[in-house]
Amino acid sequence: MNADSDTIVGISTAPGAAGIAIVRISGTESLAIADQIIRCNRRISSLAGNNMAHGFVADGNDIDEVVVLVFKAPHSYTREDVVEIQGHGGSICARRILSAVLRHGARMAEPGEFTKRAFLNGRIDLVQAEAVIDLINAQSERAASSAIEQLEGKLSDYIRTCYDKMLTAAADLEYSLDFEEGDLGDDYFRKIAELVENVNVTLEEILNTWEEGVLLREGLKIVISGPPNAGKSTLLNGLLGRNRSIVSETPGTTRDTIEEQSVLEGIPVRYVDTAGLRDASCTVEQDGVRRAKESIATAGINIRVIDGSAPLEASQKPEEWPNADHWLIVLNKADLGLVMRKSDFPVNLRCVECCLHDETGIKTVRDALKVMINISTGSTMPHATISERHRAMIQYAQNELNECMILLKQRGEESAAEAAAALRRATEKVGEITGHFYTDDLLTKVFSRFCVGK
Ligand SMILES: Nc1nc2c(ncn2[C@@H]2O[C@H](COP(=O)(O)OP(=O)(O)OP(=O)(O)O)[C@@H](O)[C@H]2O)c(=O)[nH]1
Ligand SMILES: [Mg+2]
Repeated sequence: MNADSDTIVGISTAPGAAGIAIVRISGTESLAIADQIIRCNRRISSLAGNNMAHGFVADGNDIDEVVVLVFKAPHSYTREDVVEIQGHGGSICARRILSAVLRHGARMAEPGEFTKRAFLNGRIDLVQAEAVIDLINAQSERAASSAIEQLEGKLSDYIRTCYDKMLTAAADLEYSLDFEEGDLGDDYFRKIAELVENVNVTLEEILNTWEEGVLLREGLKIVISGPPNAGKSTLLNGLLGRNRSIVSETPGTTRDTIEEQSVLEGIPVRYVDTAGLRDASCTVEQDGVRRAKESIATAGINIRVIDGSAPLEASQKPEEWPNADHWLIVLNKADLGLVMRKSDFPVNLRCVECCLHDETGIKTVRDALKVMINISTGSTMPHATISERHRAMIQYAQNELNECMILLKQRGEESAAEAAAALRRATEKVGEITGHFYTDDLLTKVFSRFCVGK
């Protein structure tokens, strides 16, 4: 039997104590298997689609009291016959139901296989399938909203519109190949070039959503660093709204990196408090400083907290600021009177003066961070955020489209065959984004991110 049409089963709910657990079966034998293991006052297979029944799963002895949901092809998640058995949560019942289903001929589903079938059976495209896992993994409401819009097909629509325009341009170009040179005129090719350019502009807009996509999927790492005793841990606690990190007047209190998750402007963020940067003599502290530097190097946003009420020692003078856009200087302890001011720093560096002991100071920092986040998520395309996979394909397609445009603009019909080949390569790449073209390797890569049962 074809591996993509046999009957599969998986536990769709997370393990552990819970009210219910769901075992999902999909494939041609789903209803027959349900008939064999479910004791109920009617046969499960006799139910109309989108119906439910109450009964007991029994395989020899009773295993669990369950509710059974029936979906008949093609009106189901996978477009196949699907049976969902809702039993009691916990670690035992679902496993026993799963074993019973396996004993009656189903095979264990691979990660993401239900969604893969939804894709292979044409219910959703690959971009929508990817949205399913993004939705499951979403760590903030904004990430979830973006994923649901992708699942509803908003990003797919943008890509498909580009794809259709490329097909039109490609058809026009291929058509021209049957004519003698000079028959169609330069205008004919200019129009095709315009269409290709139009697609390229849309692809560029889609590409600009990548940064926001990365932030929504992977979150943003915000590292708090600076000299000892500057108020770094005070800031971490203020941003989190709870006392996570030890604060004391002894310099060198924080020795290790301390990480905490939160959400800011709808973006999942990870704040990292670090050991004070100084030439430490003790090896433990040296290790802490090394870790702090590693965190700084991998941060999305770096906050440098400085005690502005005292002059900086020469060894603590700020180093060069590569990537100035990603830095926020916090001149703390304004309540004690600042001897260092914003004007002591390069003008291109974002800098706030505040007292982190009060809520207004924390709000000043939080507001500055929000501005930085909104600058990096300021794409013009609504309802779309692309992933790394999409970005690689769009960039490839754009290179081909650029070549196509140059050929058409410079040499017109003389180069129509070469331009058509470039356009074909670009079209195929864009088709790969939605899964119009796919390889087994591509599907394995996409669906390996899923859990079993989805
Ligand atoms: N006056 C004043 N004191 C502050 C302010 N913010 C923090 N402090 C104090 O500064 C001291 C050091 O604060 P921490 O938050 O522990 O500083 P840190 O940068 O984490 O220090 P290390 O972990 O030792 O590197 C504590 O006594 C805080 O109460 C402020 O705005 N004004
Ligand atoms: Mg500290």
